[in-house]
Amino acid sequence: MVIEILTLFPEMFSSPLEHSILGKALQKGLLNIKVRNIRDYAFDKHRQVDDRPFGGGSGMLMKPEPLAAAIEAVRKERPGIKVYLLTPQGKLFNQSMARQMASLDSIALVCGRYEGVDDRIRAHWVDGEISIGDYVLSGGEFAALVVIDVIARLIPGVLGDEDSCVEESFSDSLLEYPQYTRPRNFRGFKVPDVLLSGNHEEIRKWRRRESLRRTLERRPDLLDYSELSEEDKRILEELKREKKRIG
Ligand code: 6GU
Repeated sequence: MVIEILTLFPEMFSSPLEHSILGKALQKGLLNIKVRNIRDYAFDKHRQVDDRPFGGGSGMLMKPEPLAAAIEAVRKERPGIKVYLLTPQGKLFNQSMARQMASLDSIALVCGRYEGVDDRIRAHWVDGEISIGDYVLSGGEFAALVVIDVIARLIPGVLGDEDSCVEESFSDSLLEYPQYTRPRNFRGFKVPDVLLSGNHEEIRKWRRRESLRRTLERRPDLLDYSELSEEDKRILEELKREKKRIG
């Protein structure tokens, strides 16, 4: 898979892409990331990339010509590429968008900066807009890195263990169960007995129950999207009753 990044701050991508899972994906050739500087597509004599908003107001906008030229260069090299603008006004990024994007041959991530981007770019040059959460970043660069990290680990062969991502939080829209490693007793805090029992069926049941408990307590909104078995629903009713009793 190819990911094209369009940014005014290409240096922000060097270190994060060298490390851990992302670095390995790049080394193995499973992922190819190309970072382009939008300023390289500014062709006026000052190579200007920003300008003042019509109608007044504070702050600068990214002017359309360099952005359009950069996006057009990418589309010419990679026909069919999907181009996404990273902006706090975009669609909230989630695991299912990531899965859909990971299935594509190539995507481009356009990092917005300053107070925003001339709206004609949003309206006519990109295929979609993505936000990573309800807060404001000073630019799309960190958001692009988040999107890349989420997508990279969905590419077959990137994670050591092929299915180590299937059981994780959000893959079936439930939060993960608690996990423990040695020692069994850490400063008086003990690992739940069932995990030391060797009874795999009991362990599986305990983990599912704790996933459901965490999701009910912390992210009940996720339960609406989860595929719950009849057994899950029974456990959830039990957990709700438990909560009412104990508080
Ligand atoms: Cl994609 N960009 C900016 N600037 N802020 C954000 C964001 C993106 N997603 C959440 N906040």
